[in-house]
Amino acid sequence: MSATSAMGIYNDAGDSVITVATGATVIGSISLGDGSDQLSFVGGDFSGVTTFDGGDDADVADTFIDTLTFDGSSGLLSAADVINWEMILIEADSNIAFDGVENLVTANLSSTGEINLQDGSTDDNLTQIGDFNGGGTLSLDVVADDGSGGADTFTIQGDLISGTTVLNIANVGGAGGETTGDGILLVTVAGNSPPGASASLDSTLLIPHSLAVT
Ligand SMILES: [Ca+2]
Ligand SMILES: [Ca+2]
Ligand SMILES: [Ca+2]
Repeated sequence: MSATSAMGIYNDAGDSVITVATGATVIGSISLGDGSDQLSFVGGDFSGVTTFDGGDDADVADTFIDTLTFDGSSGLLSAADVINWEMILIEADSNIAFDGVENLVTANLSSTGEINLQDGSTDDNLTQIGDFNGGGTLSLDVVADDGSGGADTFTIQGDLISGTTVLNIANVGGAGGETTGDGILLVTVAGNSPPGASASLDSTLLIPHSLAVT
């Protein structure tokens, strides 16, 4: 299904599979109700979507697994408008930026694309309630100094499943400096981090002890 609508997308208690392809634009709210719903933006435009509601809740116990996929679609999201998904997939060729400074995503998240918090300010915090599967790029603003200048942060409340996520760092006015302790905290994993799951710096910018994955 290719959707172009000025009234959003609605689905009943059944399972839906919706693909928004290149050239299609969704405007308004999306509400998919009960069932296991799959909504994929494959080149489609989601800039006019006001609410992405996968339906029911974000608990897998009811066996409803709602999946929101961005594949070749890029844009700005406010996490508060993205609700009731059990899984969010950010595929390669998708750059997803987050609006505002505090974003809380409640879903398991898998990204082989780009999660982008770069806007020239180091006040952005993205927190994810769920497990994270890496492989893509995480773009952050950092003041590369002794650690006092601040940095955008990404916090994973669940487990880091697998994959190497490349950290793309933009230095926001830092003049360098020697950090102490854990350095500049960028990524926190509250759950488990198995061997093979990691983050690495993709930059010639050197921040001593900078990469703290805890
Ligand atoms: Ca449904
Ligand atoms: Ca759901
Ligand atoms: Ca930022």
